[in-house]
Amino acid sequence: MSIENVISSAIVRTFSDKLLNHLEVDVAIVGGGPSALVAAHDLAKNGAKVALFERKLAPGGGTWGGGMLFNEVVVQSDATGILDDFGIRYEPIPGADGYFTLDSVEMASALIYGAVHAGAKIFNAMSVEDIIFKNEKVGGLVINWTPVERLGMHVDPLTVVASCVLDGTGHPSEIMNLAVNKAHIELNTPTGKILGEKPMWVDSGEASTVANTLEYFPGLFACGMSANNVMGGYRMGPIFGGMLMSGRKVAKLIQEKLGK
Ligand code: 48F
Repeated sequence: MSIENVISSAIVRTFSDKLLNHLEVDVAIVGGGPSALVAAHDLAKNGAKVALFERKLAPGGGTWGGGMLFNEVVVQSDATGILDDFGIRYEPIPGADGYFTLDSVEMASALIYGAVHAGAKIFNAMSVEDIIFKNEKVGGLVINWTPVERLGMHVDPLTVVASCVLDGTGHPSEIMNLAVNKAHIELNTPTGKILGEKPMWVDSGEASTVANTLEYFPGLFACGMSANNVMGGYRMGPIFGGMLMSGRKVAKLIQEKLGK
């Protein structure tokens, strides 16, 4: 076989095996932001079969750009244990006890590496365009290539069956929106609908991100900014402790659900 064909056939074969092996999973995660990456890491490390679908070429979500493209972020002491788990370094902020800065590129890359090394499979450049909803149950995801979505090509999607679905899509809560508007699911919120994110209030947003990380319908969970948008929490900008702790919390909730 020519080297050209060795390369091409190896890539096609290994990618096909990877996708085939993840067409049925314990947990299908939508979005590869910081909260979802921590969840993917924790779940996979505890033995769950996890597939994460990220629309962009690079997972990491809002991590890379730091604050207004200054590529540093802030994390508070409650979440430094999670940074330690991923080998992410941080520096104390002089005069602000319990707050640290860290390099956002180091954080994004370490979270991705950690999730993959724990055993989660990441499928990048794939967008989740719908959910499977059968017999009043959320049964998985409907996926397509992002370029197909972006170019508006009329191409039918494929599906991934999952015991649990996690919406980690950040501010737009894309999966929860599909659940409410297409499946007419009543969410576990005061109105049954999405309450909508409120403006900036850093400490309230940090606390509510974790509190709002919940199972919103049997088998359907939200973490990070998606959870905050669903439950009407405040935004918080480039402080990431709440995101990391939200990922850890949702992994525990899903593990309990799966009985793992
Ligand atoms: O928004 P995002 O970073 O998720 P997060 O974990 O973190 C929020 C923070 O980055 C920041 C913040 C912190 O203070 O406020 O905003 O809540 O990442 C969400 C990821 O989901 C992807 C999107 O490209 C991004 O990388 N995504 C969104 N919708 C889809 C999707 C979809 N339908 N299919 C696949 N990926």
